Amino acid sequence: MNVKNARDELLKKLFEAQGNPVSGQEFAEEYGLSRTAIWKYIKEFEEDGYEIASIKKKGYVLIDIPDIVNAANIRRFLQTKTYGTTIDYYKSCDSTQNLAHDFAQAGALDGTLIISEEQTAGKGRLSRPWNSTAHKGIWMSLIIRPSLMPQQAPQMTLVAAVAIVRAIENVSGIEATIKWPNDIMINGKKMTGILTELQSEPDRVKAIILGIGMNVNHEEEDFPKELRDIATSLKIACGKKIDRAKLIAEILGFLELYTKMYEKHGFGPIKLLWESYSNTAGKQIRAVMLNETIEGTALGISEDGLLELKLDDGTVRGIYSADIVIKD
Ligand code: BTX
Repeated sequence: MNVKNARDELLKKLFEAQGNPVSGQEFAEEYGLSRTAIWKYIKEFEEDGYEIASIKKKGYVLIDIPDIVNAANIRRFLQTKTYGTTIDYYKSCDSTQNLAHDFAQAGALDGTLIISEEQTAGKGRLSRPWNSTAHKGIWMSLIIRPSLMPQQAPQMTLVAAVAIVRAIENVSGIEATIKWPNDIMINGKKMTGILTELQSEPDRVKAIILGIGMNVNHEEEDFPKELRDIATSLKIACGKKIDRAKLIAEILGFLELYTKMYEKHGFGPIKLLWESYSNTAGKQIRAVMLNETIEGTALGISEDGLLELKLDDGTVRGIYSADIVIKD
């Protein structure tokens, strides 16, 4: 067992003991470590915000858990088979998406999660900046290696959207809606953005890097002025602080379920789920693309995940990617 695992294992034991003392001496013997090494781990946990009492001749008791999204806190709730088996946690980084790309290139396993309390250069589509305030949201990138063809990868945005909406509902009771292709909305404002990027060979996906940026415990004033009219958080919507670690575990659970469903049964079942949560179909919309802007009525999504738009002249256009403005 390497040092990092022993450290994680000690924290896990403290969680599982549920207020009972964990003997430092027994743990040290079991893992072939010195008592000083254990003491150092405890100090590190305390520096991270865990409140720990030391009881003479008995051991260490975990009293309080900080609001951080490290591996140990997420694992308390995690029920997946693969997603999140490796969790790489950062207090700050430029972009979890950049880190995940590097790790995927270097061979990171399916389901590896990169997560940070803060991003200094979080990004959206077309490299637009993504505001990622420290400790308020969920800023994470999941490396997945599904057996899909490269052309099936963009639909993973829709798979992820459905998983996220289900997780939000389970944790907070809030019914969010999906705005095609990559926004999760609450009360007409953006609460989550999804960024799906691909590493592929011509005929096979090597890795999909699924970036999820989620405003969770923000107050109105935590957003910069220019975002206040368009962004919202789960806390603003439901009026209570949300356990981010629990929400992450829920998202990973639904993601694993729906990705498997997509691999096995194609896009059909996901399409049905997606349509039941989407606010786009039937609306008059403007679709702003790189080279043109078109307007029409959104009919729904095709079997390939394209947005079908009925133009004024009656023709139907399938759109791969655009910024959507809902007009009514
Ligand atoms: P998008 O291109 O659809 O949206 C980007 C736009 O959203 C920005 O131009 C801005 O107007 C608005 N915006 C920026 N920050 C926020 C925010 N916190 N809440 C609401 N609206 C905002 C969406 O791109 C995809 C975002 C993915 C972000 C994740 S975070 C983890 C991972 N790492 C990383 O660098 N990106 C992804």
